[in-house]
Amino acid sequence: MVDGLLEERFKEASVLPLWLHVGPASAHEPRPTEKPCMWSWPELKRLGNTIGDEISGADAERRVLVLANPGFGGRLATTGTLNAALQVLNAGETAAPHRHSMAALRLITDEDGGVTTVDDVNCPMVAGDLILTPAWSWHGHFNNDGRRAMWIDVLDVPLVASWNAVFIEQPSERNPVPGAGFNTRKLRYSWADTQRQLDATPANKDGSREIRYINLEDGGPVMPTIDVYANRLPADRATEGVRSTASTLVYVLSGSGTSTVGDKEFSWSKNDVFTIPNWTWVSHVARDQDAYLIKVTNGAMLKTLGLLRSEHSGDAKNDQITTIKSERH
Ligand code: 1HN
Repeated sequence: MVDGLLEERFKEASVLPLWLHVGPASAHEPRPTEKPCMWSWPELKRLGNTIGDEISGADAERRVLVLANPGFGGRLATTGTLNAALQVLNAGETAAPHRHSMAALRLITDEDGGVTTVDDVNCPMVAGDLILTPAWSWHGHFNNDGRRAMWIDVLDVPLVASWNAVFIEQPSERNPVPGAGFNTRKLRYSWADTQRQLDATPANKDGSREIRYINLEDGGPVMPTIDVYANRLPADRATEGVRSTASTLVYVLSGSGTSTVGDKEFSWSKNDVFTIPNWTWVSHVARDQDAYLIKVTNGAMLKTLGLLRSEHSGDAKNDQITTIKSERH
């Protein structure tokens, strides 16, 4: 107990008695604060067509709808560190280049077409492709393909904003966009190549397959704050339950199925997006045919910080956590 006088002195001195404080720092394990949430493609596509018809290039520098998870009370956040967004670029349009301290990637839907330029390197947007725009690279978009293009952007906006490290710059005479050839790293991962490699990967014991998109220069994640995997799920066979301190955004590349995420069940099909909050059990099952999912996570960053842990349902002998596979080392 702390009597009123002491409480007053603590307050005046801007100190808190830890032994009376109940909060995340005294918890035995994380309690998920994020919420599982899904955005269905038919509705996103309808909204995309509406803004494509009604919002002009003059109204919006980028015609973007952020998938704002209601669990974050109006912030531009889909998970705790990432936001996903639908972007629409009409035939004949251009979105001028800019650069920012946030890293971004694009997942190209089958409403494909157009080109993303990254430091003036042209990256055609073909269905299933992954295109990177690493932090502080100049990026713009143009669409000469004669039809409206829609894709999903993923950025680390919530993370960078929480560190108050947001910088955005437009090109100027002092800082022109460098010519093509300036950026030599791999920026576009075509789905045809990825699928070939994924299909050739041996299956895990639950029948699922996974490959990681890597930065070819150092073998690490594609970007320090954003880590991406492609998964192939076998038809009608549930994946092993898993939970991790990483939070995940899932994009359904093809197929349909169901995922149990904590106490929610999502029925998904092509182009849907849903979230798996941190430290929340998840299992997926594809229906009728194999499905391909892209997972975007903050796992690599947590690993770097020594904070990545995961637990598999097969590990637990009872309700208590009996084994935790620590991925610190
Ligand atoms: C952004 O700069 C782009 O450059 C797309 O295409 C989506 C979402 C939030 C903040 C900045 C882009 C974005 C974004």
